[in-house]
Amino acid sequence: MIVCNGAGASTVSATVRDAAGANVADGTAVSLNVYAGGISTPIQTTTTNGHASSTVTPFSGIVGGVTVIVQSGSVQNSVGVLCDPSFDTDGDGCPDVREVGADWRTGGERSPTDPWDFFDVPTPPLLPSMATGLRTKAVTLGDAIAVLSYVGTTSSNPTLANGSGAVYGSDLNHNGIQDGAEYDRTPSSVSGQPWRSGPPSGAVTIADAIVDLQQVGANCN
Ligand SMILES: [Ca+2]
Ligand SMILES: [Ca+2]
Ligand SMILES: [Ca+2]
Repeated sequence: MIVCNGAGASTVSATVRDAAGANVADGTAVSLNVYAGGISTPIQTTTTNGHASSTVTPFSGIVGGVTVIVQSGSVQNSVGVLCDPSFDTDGDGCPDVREVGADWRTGGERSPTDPWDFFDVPTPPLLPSMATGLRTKAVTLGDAIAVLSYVGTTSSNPTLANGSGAVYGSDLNHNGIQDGAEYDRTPSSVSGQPWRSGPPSGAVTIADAIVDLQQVGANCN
């Protein structure tokens, strides 16, 4: 089992013998067809002492795994490369396997490569007076209240403090993401799915707190 983040790799090996059970001649063509999401990516290789192998690197965000069909001449066999279901490709706190689930309350109906669709924010809110806030992998009322602490901050005025002392451009938790962006989203544009949050808009407003309220109850633990 490997981490399917576009970098995790697995070596697939095949042994090719002829009808009499002997290794086929060196240089016999072997094709490894990697199937993922309906797309086949062929890898061509050849045998040495009856063996052929190649490295398979599943794309980022693949859930479950990929199937590799090994073919040489008219003979074929298959092997599965499993992805670690607990991996969180986009780092939003929801494991990939949860994000592709069917229920938004358990983290589903989301994308394992969209870091903005699970609106879990550091709580207590990141403020100069207290910068210890952490994400809990669950969206609660406390998250929506924390978003309120950032209302009025904007990326165009990243050092301007609001009434709570929050500024958009700080990075008090040192995660490389502007703190304002952590509390900033785009409201849902999908009819019937008010919980759906998009990428930061550049300004934290009441609308962000409302999107977060719509996600209260979503839990990826
Ligand atoms: Ca995730
Ligand atoms: Ca996501
Ligand atoms: Ca930050």
